[in-house]
Parts: sequence; structure tokens; C-alpha cells
Amino acid sequence: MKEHIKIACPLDCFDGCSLIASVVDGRVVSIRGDRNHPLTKGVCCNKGMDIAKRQYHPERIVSPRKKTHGRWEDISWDDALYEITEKLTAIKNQYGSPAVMHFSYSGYGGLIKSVDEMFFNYFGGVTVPHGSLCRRAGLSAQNYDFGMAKWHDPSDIIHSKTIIIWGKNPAFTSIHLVQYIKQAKKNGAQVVLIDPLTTATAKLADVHISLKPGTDGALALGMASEIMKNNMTDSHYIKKHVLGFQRFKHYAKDFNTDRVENITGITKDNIQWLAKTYSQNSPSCIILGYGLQRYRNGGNTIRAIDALAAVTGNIGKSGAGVNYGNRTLSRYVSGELAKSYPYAANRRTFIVSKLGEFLETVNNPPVKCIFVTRANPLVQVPNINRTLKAFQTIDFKIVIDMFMTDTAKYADLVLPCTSILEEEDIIFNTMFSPYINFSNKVLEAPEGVLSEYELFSKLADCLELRNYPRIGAKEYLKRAIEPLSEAFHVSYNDLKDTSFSIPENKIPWKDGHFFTPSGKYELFSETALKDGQSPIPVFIDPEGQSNEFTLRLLTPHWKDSLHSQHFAFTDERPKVHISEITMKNNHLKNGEPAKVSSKQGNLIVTVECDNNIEDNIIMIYQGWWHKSGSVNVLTDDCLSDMGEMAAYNECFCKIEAC
Ligand SMILES: Nc1nc2c(c(=O)[nH]1)N[C@H]1C(S)=C(S)[C@@H](COP(=O)(O)OP(=O)(O)OC[C@H]3O[C@@H](n4cnc5c(=O)[nH]c(N)nc54)[C@H](O)[C@@H]3O)O[C@H]1N2
Ligand SMILES: Nc1nc2c(c(=O)[nH]1)N[C@H]1C(S)=C(S)[C@@H](COP(=O)(O)OP(=O)(O)OC[C@H]3O[C@@H](n4cnc5c(=O)[nH]c(N)nc54)[C@H](O)[C@@H]3O)O[C@H]1N2
Ligand code: SF4
Ligand SMILES: [Mo]
Repeated sequence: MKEHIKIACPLDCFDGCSLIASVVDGRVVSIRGDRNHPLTKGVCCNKGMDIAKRQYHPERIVSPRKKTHGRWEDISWDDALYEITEKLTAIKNQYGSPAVMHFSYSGYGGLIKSVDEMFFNYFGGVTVPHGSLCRRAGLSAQNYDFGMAKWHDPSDIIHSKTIIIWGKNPAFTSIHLVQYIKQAKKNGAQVVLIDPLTTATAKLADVHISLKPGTDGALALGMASEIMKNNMTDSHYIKKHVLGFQRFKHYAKDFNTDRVENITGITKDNIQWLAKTYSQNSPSCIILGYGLQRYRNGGNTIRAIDALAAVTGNIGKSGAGVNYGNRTLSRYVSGELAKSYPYAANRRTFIVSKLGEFLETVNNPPVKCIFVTRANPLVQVPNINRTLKAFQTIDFKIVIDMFMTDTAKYADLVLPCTSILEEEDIIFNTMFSPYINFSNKVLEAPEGVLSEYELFSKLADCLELRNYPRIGAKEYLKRAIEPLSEAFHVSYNDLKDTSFSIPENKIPWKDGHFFTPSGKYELFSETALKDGQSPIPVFIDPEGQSNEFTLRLLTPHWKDSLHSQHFAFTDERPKVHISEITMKNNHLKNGEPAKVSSKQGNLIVTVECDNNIEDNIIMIYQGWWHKSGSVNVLTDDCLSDMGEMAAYNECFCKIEAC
């Protein structure tokens, strides 16, 4: 008999699908989309369907493994727990708890696995990453402007007349957004894409505007200047809701179309057309991606774009808004975890993209143990050569993962973990969907696999962490959602049965009250000034090319892999996408191997002639493993201006045949 059980996708994706696992004789035979979900409506991507493939993959880790003299051997859980207890106790006694680093990132988006963080808090506080590999330059920017990043309800886009998709590739990274963009087009909306690459999303757009990478801030200021010069602003909105208009106007007026054409490579006509269309054919919404803030000027770029909405009054109205990221869910679901914060008195932080540099230089205390959960840093952080070298100097390295990732391979102890099919959980990590999804337990974990929930409970016992909550997993989840239950009168069982979304989200800032200190939209931000930033959005030149390294490297996200997770079992060499002209200029042949070099390292790739790439840019998808070649051997560990964000796109390369 076939059984159909509702689960949720735990991947770090915008969309947050509800899925159906079909089970025959205790085995999952397929995963498909759940038609009853209000947003994802039964459509799911290959990565979601691959949950079943990963579940039964022959290379899945099903026992703890220890490396002795360079060889891996399976060990018992008792031995693994004993070793971890001994080492953590000794390190804490000799150096203090911050000599342990807990590195966790975005591998799994459910509540049940946040116990790792809770454990290390009760341990006394350890060294943890802060800053961002993902989107924090933009979040910090929107904090200055609005007080917080919020996204309109996804369905609201259909009321827009102009939609600017700015540095985002939803055809790959947010497939459920696409249906709303198509609906808006049917309703007559004009869709514009601004991206240096002709991505799959360009097919959705009426107009694609390409520009020099890292120059979007100048474009936005140029558009604002045109809008202000030609009285296309919403003066009523500005008067009532915007702080600092005159200061901003004074600065932006220098961004005339000649200057902006020169900086961005966009024609004067197109800049004028964009300014007019955005301000006059409204309501207009901007859908911001994350690619354009992975530069040294990323935060100011987002602030300059936000400013367009403020001066045209495209805020707080249906069909308007600057949609960047949804941050509203997490504060309602950290009930039990929040109770552990006061115990983490010795917590220490480091900037995540500077992992290598931090490990090279850290002292008082030094890092003696790295414990990695839900992350693959030796593929995903920038400047991998430097990071890897530093990582290898650490005495004791533990990784929890389902597979022997590149990070796991360099560890001393690797522990298996349960999959989404083996846990009852609540998935909340989406950056766009307002829904929280319940995921039922479908299967028992294979023999030898311990859930992280059990593992950290056992470790808390071994280490005698007195205050660690001794409660079952279900009770943990129930307590986690207490803030949500209190705010919206929704119970655990309600979440199980329905798709719940927070009602306040539909049209952000509708009441005209912003979360900024002044309560207004802040074109001039005192908070930014205090943080050492320019108080108004400014354009900062992106990094320039050098004589040796002339090609800009872009490393966007691939359709069929969530970061490194679905590149796992390919031996294929990574492809470098390159235009025919750049290919010929560099004496390369399509399909042949080539060496890409940057200041940081070298990578052997296969040349893929692709005329969707502008000349003088090369593109390699992020996520390839070491055996194929990780693109982050090339990237620099420099930072954006805000949010201590990895500026991956500030990377210039050269390429030669090999
Ligand atoms: N299939 C799939 N989906 C995913 C992910 C995945 O790995 N795979 N990852 C998820 C996560 S964690 C994230 S953060 C998101 C990322 O989601 P997106 O922001 O949609 O994707 P990115 O690939 O980071 O970059 C988007 C675009 O930015 C463009 N870009 C680069 N530089 C510039 C610039 O200077 N100006 C402009 N205007 N555009 C520029 C790139 O060409 C690219 O097309 O996707 C999420 N969804
Ligand atoms: N060059 C370049 N680099 C980038 C980016 C880029 O655009 N360009 N994008 C960046 C972005 S946006 C992000 S968000 C980061 C992502 O960085 P990471 O979060 O490190 O990326 P993943 O490759 O998804 O690694 C997650 C790991 O968690 C494991 N995992 C899955 N489920 C579980 C679980 O239940 N428990 C445990 N313990 N492990 C589990 C997976 O098997 C996988 O190995 O990468 C960044 N790196
Ligand atoms: S990766 Fe995204 S689109 Fe694909 S199944 Fe998961 S949530 Fe849905
Ligand atoms: Mo991300």
C-alpha cells in the first residue's frame, strides 16, 4: 500500500515548499510538491525531489568515523562520545570554552537542529561566526532605511505595473516567484531585469539592462537624480514619511546621465527611460537579489536603490515595495534556544568570511577544536587555500553531516546525522515565503545514525551541563514556538494541519510607521553615521582590475544544486562560462581545459562558450567540490561596506589554455 506523508523542504531556499513523500513498504519511493500549499502549490524543483536520492545514497554516512594516521575507521557512538567529552573537557579546563569554535551555517532550515547552538551556549559560550556569506550587507542597509527588511506578500506583486528584478535570478533561485511575475505580466506589468549576465530570468523580462558589475549604486543615484530633476517625485509622501530628502537630493544631483553612463555602461536613454518608467508607471516594485551586494560597496548599493522607492512613494502600497528578504519569522520560533543565551557568557565571534585569517591569528585563547554542523565551510567560504591551511593546524576537528564533504574529509571525527525524513520538525528558514511548514517524521533513522537532538542531549549529560533542558524533541519544538503561539494564538497542532503565515506581513509599512529611530524612512541615517558609515547612500567605486588580472569573476547559484549539496557526486571539472570574444582573445577553445588564476589561487576548468556572458566577465557557478575544483580557491576574503558580508564578486582573474 502507498502512503502519502506531508514533509517540508529544509534547504536554504527562498521558497519553502511543502512536499509529499510517498512510502511503499517502509521506503520512500518519490517526493513531489504538495498541491495544498498556498504558495508552492504542488510545484517543486529537482533539489526537493532529490531528498529521496540523498536518503538512500550509498555514500551516506551511517556510523561515526575517526581518522587515525590518515585512515578512516568506523567507531561506536560510545567511543565517539567518550572522545568528544574528554577533549572538550580538557580544552575548556586549560583554555576556557571559547577555545572551541562552533561553525554552523545554512545546511538545514528546521528548528530541531538548533540544539547545537543551545548546547554550546550551555557549555559556556564558544567562538561562533558572525557577519555573512549570504545577504547581510543588504539587510544592514535596509535596517538603516526602513528599520528592518520586510517582503510584501508574494501574491501582492501581481498588482505592480512596473517590476524591476534587480540582480536576482528567480528562474533558478526562487521558482515560485516566477508564477507571480508571469501573472503580473498578464495583468499588463512591465518587467525589467538589471543584471550583468543574461540569465534564465531574462526570458521573463520585457527589457534586460546589462551593466558593469558593482555599479548599480551609481545607476540608482542617476535614476534618482533624473526623477528629482524632472519633478517625478511623490512630494506628499516625502514630506510625511521621509527624513533627509534635501541632503540626499544635494548629493544625488551630481549623478547626471553622462557620468552614470560612463560608470555603468548603460546608455543615457536607458537611464532616463528607467527613471521615468519606475516613477510614472506605478505602483512599482523592486525585487532585489543578493548578487549585487557581494561587493565592497554592496550596502550602499542597496541603500541607493531603496532611496528610489522613498522618493517616489513606492512604499506601503499594494504593488510597491523593495523586496529583499523576509526576516519576520525567526524571532517567533526561538523560545527554548533563547533561554540558553544568558549561559553563553564567554561567547566570542569572528567574521565568517575571514575564517582562515582568524585561525591564523587568534589568541587568548587559541582555537583548539572546531565543531562544524550544517555547513561546508571548506567549499563555501572565500579564499579556500588560506582557510584550508589554517583549518588543518587545529588539533581537533569534528563535522556532523550526511556525507563526506570536503570539510568532513579534513576533520578528525565525523558523525552522521538524520535527514528531514527522519525527524518531526518545523521549517521556518525561508527568506521570501511567509509560511511556516510542518514536516512529519516518515522513516526511522538507519541503525548507527543518531539524531542531533539525541547526540547533544547525551553530550550534555557526559559534560554534566546542569541547566541543559532534559526534555523530549517534541517538547523542545513546542517550547520553541511559544512566542508564535502567544502572539498569534496558534498551537503546535494548528501548524501540523495548516499552512500558517504571519498576518502582519501582507503590505509592509502600510501604516507609515517605520522601525527606524525617527519612525520615518531614513534617507539620512544617524545610526549609519554612528556606525562609521555615510549617513546618506553614496556610490563607492567597486574594485578595479589590475594589469595582470583583467576578467571579473562572478559566481552565482546553480539551478540544480543548493550550494555544494547537489554538486556532491560529480567528478566533472567546473565549467567557466565565457563569451566568444573573451574566449578568442585569450586563445581558448570551447570544451578544452583552461587554467583560471587570481591573486588567491588557480583552478582548472572546462571552457564553455556562452554568449549570455558579457565580454570581460567570466562566470563559474559556486558549489563545486574540491575533486572537481572549488571556485572559492579564487575568491578574496574581502568585505562589503556593511554587515561584514563576504564580497565574493570583488575578484579579478586571468585565464589561459592548459
Ligand atoms: N537553485 C538554487 N536556489 C537557491 C540557492 C542555490 O544555491 N541554488 N541558494 C539560495 C541562497 S542561500 C541564496 S543567498 C539565494 C541567492 O539568490 P539570487 O540573489 O537570485 O542569486 P545569485 O546567484 O546569488 O545572484 C543573482 C544575480 O546577481 C547577479 N549579479 C552579480 N553581480 C551583479 C551586479 O553587480 N549587479 C547586478 N545588478 N547583478 C549582479 C548575477 O549575475 C546573478 O544573476 O538563492 C537561494 N536559492
Ligand atoms: N563564491 C561563492 N561562494 C558562496 C556563495 C556565492 O554566491 N559565491 N554563496 C554563499 C551563500 S549565499 C551561502 S548561504 C553559503 C552557504 O554555505 P553552507 O551553508 O556551508 O553551504 P552548503 O553547501 O549548503 O553546506 C551545508 C552542509 O550541511 C549539510 N547538512 C544538511 N542537512 C544537515 C543536517 O541536518 N545536519 C547537519 N549537521 N548537516 C546537514 C549538507 O550535507 C551540506 O554539506 O555559501 C556562500 N558561498
Ligand atoms: S529547493 Fe526550494 S523550490 Fe526546491 S523543493 Fe526546496 S523549497 Fe522548493
Ligand atoms: Mo545564501
